[in-house]
Amino acid sequence: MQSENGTTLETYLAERKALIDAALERFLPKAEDGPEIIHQAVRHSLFAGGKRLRPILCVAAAEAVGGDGQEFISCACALEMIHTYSLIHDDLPAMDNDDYRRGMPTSHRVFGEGIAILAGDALLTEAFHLLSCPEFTRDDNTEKRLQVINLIARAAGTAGMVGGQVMDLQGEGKTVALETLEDMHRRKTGAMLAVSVVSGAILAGATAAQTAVLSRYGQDIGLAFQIADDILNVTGDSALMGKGTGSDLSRGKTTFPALMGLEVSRNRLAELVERAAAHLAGFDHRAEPLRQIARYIMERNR
Ligand code: GRG
Repeated sequence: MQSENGTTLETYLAERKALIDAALERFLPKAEDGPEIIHQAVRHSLFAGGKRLRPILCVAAAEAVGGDGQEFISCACALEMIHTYSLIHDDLPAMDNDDYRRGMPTSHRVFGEGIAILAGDALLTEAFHLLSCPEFTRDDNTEKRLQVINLIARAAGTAGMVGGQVMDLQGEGKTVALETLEDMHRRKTGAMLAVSVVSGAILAGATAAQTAVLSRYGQDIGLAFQIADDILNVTGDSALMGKGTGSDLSRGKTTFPALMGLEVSRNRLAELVERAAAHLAGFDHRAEPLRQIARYIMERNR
């Protein structure tokens, strides 16, 4: 995979990930800051080797509309913090009861359930602290930043991720219709992926028309991501993914492969990825990373 300026997607992802990791390190309280255990727990999950897809999407969208992605790195980091909170809580005994995440023992296995709940709470709260911090905000950006905070809060809440997680819990042990399954995933996973794209674009000064198109791109890759995740849960290599596979079936969860079969799921995934890339037709070479990320979602193995 090679973009027009010769940068491979792999290099692009590695460079952006390094910038995001360095910024997270700067923004987070140190492990030795008191009370130490909560900061150790936050860092355990945040630095356990995630792909940083949401912050990279935020930076790539800012670049696609002509901005300097690095200028909005605090927003990108806040998105990763919210995502990591959701994974910690999703792994809890009261939810999916998972032992491994990102190749490491889950937070509650290392720190106990109480601290794991609080580590999730801390990440969610710190994310909004970071988003609203005046020292990380350019003065002329306050209005846009408020709009972005509003959209991120909505995507993380009951209209988005939390609502999707509730539908997921309620659907366990039942066969869910395709329409409901898509709605659940658009909320649970898609809303945060879409808002990652939209927030970077808005902060970098996208027009309303550009924001609308990028939002459609984000929604399509969001659903594509989930179909890919369901397929990986059936066919994936647990060593590469850093977590168990086959768990959807054992928990009685309805998945795309269970409803449509593997081949139809793969075709639907390919259609969504093509459509996502087609939304970007009006953008120039600066949107190349976004085009390639759509394809990466289909081809990823972890
Ligand atoms: C607990 C409120 C609450 C919500 C949880 C996102 C979520 C909602 C649960 C995650 C469960 C899950 C495994 C969903 C499948 C798709 C997904 C979000 C996978 C993990 O995201 P990646 O692959 O992970 O981007 P990394 O570790 O690379 O950041």
